Amino acid sequence: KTKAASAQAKTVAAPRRRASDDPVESIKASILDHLTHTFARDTAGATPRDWFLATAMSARDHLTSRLIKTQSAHNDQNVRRLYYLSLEYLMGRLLISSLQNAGVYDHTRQALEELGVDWEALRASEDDMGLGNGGLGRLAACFIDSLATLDLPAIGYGINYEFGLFRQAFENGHQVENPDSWMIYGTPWELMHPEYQQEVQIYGEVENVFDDSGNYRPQWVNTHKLVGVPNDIPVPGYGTETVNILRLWTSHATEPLDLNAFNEGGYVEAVRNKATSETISKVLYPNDKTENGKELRLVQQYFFVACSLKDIIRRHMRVEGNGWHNFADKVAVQLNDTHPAIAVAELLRILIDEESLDWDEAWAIITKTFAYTNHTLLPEALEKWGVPLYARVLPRHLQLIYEINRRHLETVAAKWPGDNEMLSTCSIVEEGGGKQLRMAHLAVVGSHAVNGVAALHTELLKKDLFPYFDTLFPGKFRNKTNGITPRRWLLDCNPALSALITKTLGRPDWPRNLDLLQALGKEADQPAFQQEFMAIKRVNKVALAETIQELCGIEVSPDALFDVQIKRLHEYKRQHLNLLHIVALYRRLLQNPDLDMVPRVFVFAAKAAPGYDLAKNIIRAINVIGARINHDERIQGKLKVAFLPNYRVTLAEKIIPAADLSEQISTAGKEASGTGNMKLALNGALTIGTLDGANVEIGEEVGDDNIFIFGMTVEEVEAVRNAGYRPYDFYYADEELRAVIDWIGSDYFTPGERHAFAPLHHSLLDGGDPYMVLADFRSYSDAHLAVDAAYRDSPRWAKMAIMNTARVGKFSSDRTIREYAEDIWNLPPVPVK
Ligand code: 4GP
Repeated sequence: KTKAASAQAKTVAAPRRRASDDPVESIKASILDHLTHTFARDTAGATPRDWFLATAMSARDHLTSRLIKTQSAHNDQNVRRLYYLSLEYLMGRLLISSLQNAGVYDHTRQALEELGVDWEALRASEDDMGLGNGGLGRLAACFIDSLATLDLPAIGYGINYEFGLFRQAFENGHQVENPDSWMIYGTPWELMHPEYQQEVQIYGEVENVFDDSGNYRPQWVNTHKLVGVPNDIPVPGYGTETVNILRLWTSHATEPLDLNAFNEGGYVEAVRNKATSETISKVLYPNDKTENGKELRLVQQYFFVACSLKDIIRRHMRVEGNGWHNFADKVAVQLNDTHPAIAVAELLRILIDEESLDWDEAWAIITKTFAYTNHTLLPEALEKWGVPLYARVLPRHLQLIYEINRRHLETVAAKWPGDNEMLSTCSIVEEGGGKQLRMAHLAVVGSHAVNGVAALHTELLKKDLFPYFDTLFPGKFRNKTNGITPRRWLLDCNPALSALITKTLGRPDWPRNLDLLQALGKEADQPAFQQEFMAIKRVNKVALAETIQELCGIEVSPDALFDVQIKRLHEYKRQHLNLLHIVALYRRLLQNPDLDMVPRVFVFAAKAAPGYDLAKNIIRAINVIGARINHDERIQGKLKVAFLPNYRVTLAEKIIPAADLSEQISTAGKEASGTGNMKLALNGALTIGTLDGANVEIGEEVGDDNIFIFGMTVEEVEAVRNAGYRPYDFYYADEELRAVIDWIGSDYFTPGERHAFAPLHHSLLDGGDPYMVLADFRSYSDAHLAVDAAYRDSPRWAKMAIMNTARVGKFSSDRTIREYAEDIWNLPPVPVK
């Protein structure tokens, strides 16, 4: 069945000629060389962007030869590889991490300094690569960094969106969305490979035909053809030779120009097909758990999955001796959420329709190949597709999914004979209303492993989301607590703290072994170390204060406590709980201007999905109420509220090193894990949080004394809900809470504009307060009093902050990836010499 291609010819990287043996001189020469010969600029006329491009090309030169070496090592040894399928990669800027991981950061900085180049201006001219919404996309970016660092052979697949997540601005406190045309003038990081383009098909219909052997078989015909062209981004490991790739597909038409139409004078008609086809990789959906069911989104999913699978199969089959018999030995595919779950049906289609394997053989390969990660329990986020839409876009896949389901339900019926309710609960097809496909069920059935992203989340996954699947498939469900790359989230974003850590530990290799940070715990009581640690925090706060001034026009004092909530705007994350507390503090201060409290700066940054009206109303409320507070002289600057626009990786890198307090205040049971919580703790911010997601594990690591836990537990939330939750009970029982909510509901903050925050007000009371903000308010407010008291005691606070940095080594994404590699992928490292 297999056409095994001849072995790959050995490839050799041509060594770049060195201008000098001195590394700094050599980098200088390389940058100048690119400035002149790649970009046709002279040093006098070069803009910061020209310098950025020349520096990026010089960094890329270091990576490409390693990339070639890595790929040939993997090919020569016919290694097992991991393929990470994700519709999102929230990469941020790539310059610093590329230089760091290439091991030339210091030399490049020195070279640029000697060339008289303004480093800050240079790095500011790189646009964020913002091809993701939030946690899920950023996790994918951290994972590919760790995969390379651990020498694991891996390729990330995704879409090369021309427009990333929208750019957010505020007008009169309202969020406005502008397009994020991050690559309008190109990007230095992508290498286009037209030679590996793939043609895939979509739409059409299924016909039954007799094949050569007289068998009746379905054929997918009259399809629309699309071409995917890969753009590769080098992904270098830190402190290793490995350079993996992130392969992002750009969609093209098979026939860019319809010559007949063109010749008849129909110029627009002649390029219509091209325009339609190119739409597929045009824009990232700004979803984040809202808005499902858009046809283009389904087309995007299928397009990138089909291109990626073809590419994976091509790479496997070109090696002599490889075939379907060893496909699952060499190929592991991780589905990042259900977005790529159609891969299960697509591989089945290839194996059955194109390769003529029988069902059982094909299904065995599939379930050995795929594994699936779930990132959310929120019902509205669980992907479902209407059957009529599927029938139109992917008619053959629909048939196959029905057959997968028929066989799956046989297993269910065998386990629970005569239980029809069980059949409908476990089915991939949801009946009633319009028929819908449950992609999560398809992913579970088609995978050998399913994981949640924090211990608590995985427990809830088994108990609530897929209760019977855990019984049906014992051992399939496991936990892989998320992690973050310590390279970007400490080494690169907080150089001063990194230098202190290196000096204190007496070794520079902690970014590859974050558990080493534990040794900082020994210094936590030492006044000298505390002073150094907090002095760095203060310098970072001064820098953030400047950014706040620049972006928001608000003056804040670096001596205040910086209280930070940065994440997507969503009801379950409860930015509105934070707001209620701010308004309560404001009220307390107005009632008693001499109130003795630690001055606070509340820092927010968050994007709301464009169609999520309540989330946008909360943004407006924070902005407008914040402005009133900021300008009220009666409170003597004790409270400031800054909502920084356009939250993205680059802004996070600025805020996180400057945070004192990290707000992780979701309703228990709603946040799958969180990863911002880990980044902030690593940089010495203390968490105020609920027992939700990874907060639980952060608490276990740092210890009860070094975290502020408040609010209901998952069990309590459930009990209150079952007893019939009534927000009015809390409203009437708590005088301050009632006053605060009434105040927000009045037009006090928006004179002349009535009911400006009616949606927010309604959601808290008559709307039933679905995320139980009122129930947790008092306990949250009390926890803040404890924060206030701790902050006054500077040595105590310093010790707590140091303990956070020292004890969160567990949350390195290297640990997470090692667990995936051992427990799910069975993937050994392949060191590159
Ligand atoms: C997020 C979860 O909300 C967050 O708790 C988790 O840390 C992150 O995934 C990575 O696992 N989910 C999404 C999403 O971003 O789009 O569902």
